[in-house]
Formats: sequence, C-alpha cells, structure tokens
Amino acid sequence: MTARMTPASRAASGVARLALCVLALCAVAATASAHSYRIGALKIDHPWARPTPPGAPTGAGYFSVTNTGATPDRLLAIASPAAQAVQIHQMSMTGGIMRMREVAGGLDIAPGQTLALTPGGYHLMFVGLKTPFTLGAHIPATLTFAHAGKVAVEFYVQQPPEDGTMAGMKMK
Ligand SMILES: [Cu+2]
Repeated sequence: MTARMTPASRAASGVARLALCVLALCAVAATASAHSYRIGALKIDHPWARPTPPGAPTGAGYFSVTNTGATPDRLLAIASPAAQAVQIHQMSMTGGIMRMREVAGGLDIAPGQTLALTPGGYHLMFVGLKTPFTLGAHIPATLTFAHAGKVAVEFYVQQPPEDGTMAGMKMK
C-alpha cells in the first residue's frame, strides 16, 4: 500500500509539527517560570491563569496537585481577592457542544495521584473579576484541602499553550 498524503493529512502533520515546536518552546518557558508549593503531603505545581480582556466577568485558572502521602485528600475550595468567587468547573462534550458545570463537593486526590486542572478538563473559574488578568500578573489565591488545610498560592497570568495541555501536567 502506498501512503499518500492528502492535503488534509499534510495540513494535519503541519499542525502536529507546529504543536511540537510550541511544546518545546513551552518547556523552556515553563522551566524558566515554573513555581510550586508544598503543604503537608501535597505538592502544587504551577498555578496559572489565562489573560482576560478588559471587562470580562470571568477568568480561568489551572494547576496540578500531587498527593505524595498515604492518605486521600480533597480539594475543597478556592478563594481569591481578585474575584467574588472561585468555582471548580468540569468541561464535557454533550451532543457536540462543549459545556461546563460546577463540580459540587470538591475533587479527590488519592495517595500517589496527581489531579490536573487543565484546559478542556477540570479548571477553576474566577467569577466576578475585580480587575482583568493581565499578562505577567500574579493573582493571589488560597486553596483549601480537606486534610492538608489552606495554602496561599499565586496564579501566573500567561498565554495557554497551543496544544491544550499545560505546564503542571508534565512538569516536575
Ligand atoms: Cu468554567
């Protein structure tokens, strides 16, 4: 069988190449700006948020948290002086339409597991922004966990990567 490249597949491989390049750039950028926090057995990696246009009512935030302990924990709540409320959201596809809804009761982090909040999956929604999230800003927030307790973090405002994954997922 002869492998023939249709224009569509050629375009797709072009996109794949581009994504790889972007990913490589990201890895460098992420290394330069990575930040993490520890509270008890939890390690929180690179909280970041998307820039928002002026007047936008909401903004999205992401991070990952790894449970290095032997006890299950749970992300219960997030608060930030930059927003009236911060909700945990879940994205899902229903009938070809992307929807998001608030997750009730928080998110579990089993021992040895990493919970990743990423574009297209679980994410934070900052609701009622008091100021726009401008590129390069650091947005303070407090994460509350059932066992580890509260930890103060900063969400770095940055452009999302082209491939939809992020820092935090793969970063150590
Ligand atoms: Cu959302």
